[in-house]
Amino acid sequence: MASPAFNRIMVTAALPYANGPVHLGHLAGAYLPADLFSRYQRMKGQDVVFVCGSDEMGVAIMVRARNEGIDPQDLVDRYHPMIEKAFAGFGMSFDHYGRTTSPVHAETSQDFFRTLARKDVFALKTEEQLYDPEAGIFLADRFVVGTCPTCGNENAYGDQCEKCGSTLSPKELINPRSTLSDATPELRETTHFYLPLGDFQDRLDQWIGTHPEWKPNVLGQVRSWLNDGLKDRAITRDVPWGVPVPKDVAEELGIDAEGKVIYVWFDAPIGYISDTKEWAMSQGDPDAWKPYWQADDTRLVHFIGKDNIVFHCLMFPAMLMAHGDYTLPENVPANEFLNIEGDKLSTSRNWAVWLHEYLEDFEPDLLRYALATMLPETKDADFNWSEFQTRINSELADVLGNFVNRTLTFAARFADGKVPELVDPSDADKAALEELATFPDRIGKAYDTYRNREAVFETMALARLGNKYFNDTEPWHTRKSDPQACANTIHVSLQICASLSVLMEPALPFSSARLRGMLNLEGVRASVPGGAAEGIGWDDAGKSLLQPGHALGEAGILFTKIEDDVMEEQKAKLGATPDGASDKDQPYEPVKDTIEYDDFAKLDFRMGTIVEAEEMPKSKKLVKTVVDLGFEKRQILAGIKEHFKPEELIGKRVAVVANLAPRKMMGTESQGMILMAEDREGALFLMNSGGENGSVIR
Ligand code: B3M
Ligand code: ZN
Repeated sequence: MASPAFNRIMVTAALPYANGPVHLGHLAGAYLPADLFSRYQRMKGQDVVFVCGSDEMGVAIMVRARNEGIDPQDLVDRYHPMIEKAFAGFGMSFDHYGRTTSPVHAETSQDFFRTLARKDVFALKTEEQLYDPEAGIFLADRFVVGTCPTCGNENAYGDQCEKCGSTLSPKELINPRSTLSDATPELRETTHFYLPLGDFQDRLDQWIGTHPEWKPNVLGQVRSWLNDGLKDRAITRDVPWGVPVPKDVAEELGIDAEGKVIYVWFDAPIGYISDTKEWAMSQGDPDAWKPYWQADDTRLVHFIGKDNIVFHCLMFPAMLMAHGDYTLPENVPANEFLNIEGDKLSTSRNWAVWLHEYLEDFEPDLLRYALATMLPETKDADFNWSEFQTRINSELADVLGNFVNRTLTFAARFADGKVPELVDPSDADKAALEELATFPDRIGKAYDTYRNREAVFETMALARLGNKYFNDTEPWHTRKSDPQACANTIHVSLQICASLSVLMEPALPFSSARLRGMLNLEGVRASVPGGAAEGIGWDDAGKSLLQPGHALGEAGILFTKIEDDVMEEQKAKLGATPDGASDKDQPYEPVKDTIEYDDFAKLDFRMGTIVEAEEMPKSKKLVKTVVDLGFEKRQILAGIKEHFKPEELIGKRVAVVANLAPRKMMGTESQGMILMAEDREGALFLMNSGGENGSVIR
């Protein structure tokens, strides 16, 4: 199929729910691919707008807030900034990052709803639904539990019994109760708006048929939905959190709009439009969003994870078709799921790599690159720290970093820190430059067709080419035997470095900037909004970018290798604390009342060494230790069995309260106390210091 000529690109990445921090699965599903694509297209000189934002509506957010006893607004106010910051830390190059609690979004989604209602697109259905009289809301299926009529399981959900597998409706449950308040639900009548997806079946089918180039995993899911036949979907809810159903629309139809909100999967994709409007307003041109959504020559691309396929490939397109003013997505390159260390990602088991935590320990580029090589593009994929380490050490450090470093070191030592002239190039020199010329296209085609793994592989292939060329031409020999050949090697290698600094930009934006600093290469087009739109771009990177005589900058180390123990620490974090993500949000323990110096002086703290340690029989918590305080040995019991193995305590230096009155625990005397730091997640750390045993701590 001949692809139409596009004049601008509208990129969206799924709006993450603002009910928790973002993790590696998010990055792998939608955000990294969207960012790679957007940065590449900007370098290519395309007109790109890339938006995202927090999804702050929906029943899930409401329930989470209710469980914490806070307002949904407070919940999203906690996570929205956290998510936004983590994305910024990873270099997500959004033109705008919004939120669906914004007034612009309320208006945009209500207008959209109104337009469809006035076009008579919706169906209305009145039904009896379970209502929680105590919580004052209608109950979605999952908020009703009761006894299964088939197997007698007392904790069957309103939509399914997980014990016998039967599909249920909430009304079939025996002794139903609300999970929100435990109250017995009542049946009440309510009217809802439905999007009759079946009416769009033919048009959707036909439109999908024009996109045989979509990823097979996406087409597979879409075809199976279409084969099953599309059904009406309720697009309103009776809950106290969401974008309100427009009052005027309800009135016109004689419906009570009180307490009715728009279903989150109706308003969330409209959030992309709201975000683009907010971007346009920030540009001082409030109408600037229109061509990006409404012109036929716009390439609209939605980046999502596979659980969102039906909404982006069928439901939202049906909404856009129904509206009439909008262009349809050109592609929806959904990724599959990412497992971690061979296990399914789970936030409740803390089997996740949290992005804000990663950023405390490593550079964003390392994960951008390593993850790009492992993306679940065609099937579920596995992320593991050993592979991360291999990618960093044997590719970024050994290949790319090494090539840049040896080139710049040679240039500094033997070419006076300048780009030498290329004179009478050898066949090897010419071949390297000819091959260099093919890379912008090779890498670019892969990015343009959402094959990011291939794109980063090709990028690394250029660094490999550089390394091989450098080895083959042996400048350390020619330096004496044929100085011009050595100069030629430096010249060609520097050109490859310069091209790399452009072609690496999508995957390794922070390192690319550092490399350009080392090369003193200016005038490269920006891959982020707000930077230079003109200048050296993607296609220029096939040519020699550095002029002979150009003075280079200071060489530095681009990537450092990662040691095994650093990876072990990361692995140990996985699954470490149940719900660890939210524990970090716990407040710090308040500081106790002020005491006088004399009170402090009464305490006698000493350094000691644990010389013996064994588990206390029959005790869940206690470890029996003997601590050498220099002047004497003490038997001290410590409640740390769940945190330390006795054998790993032996030999450890510790701080001890030496004048605590002896106490008996489980019949055994404890003659002091070992001091420990406890963090907010309840992890314990020994207090270690130098100084001989018996040293006074004050
Ligand atoms: N917030 C669901 C998700 O994070 C949803 C995506 C909305 S995209 C318009 O998977
Ligand atoms: Zn059952």
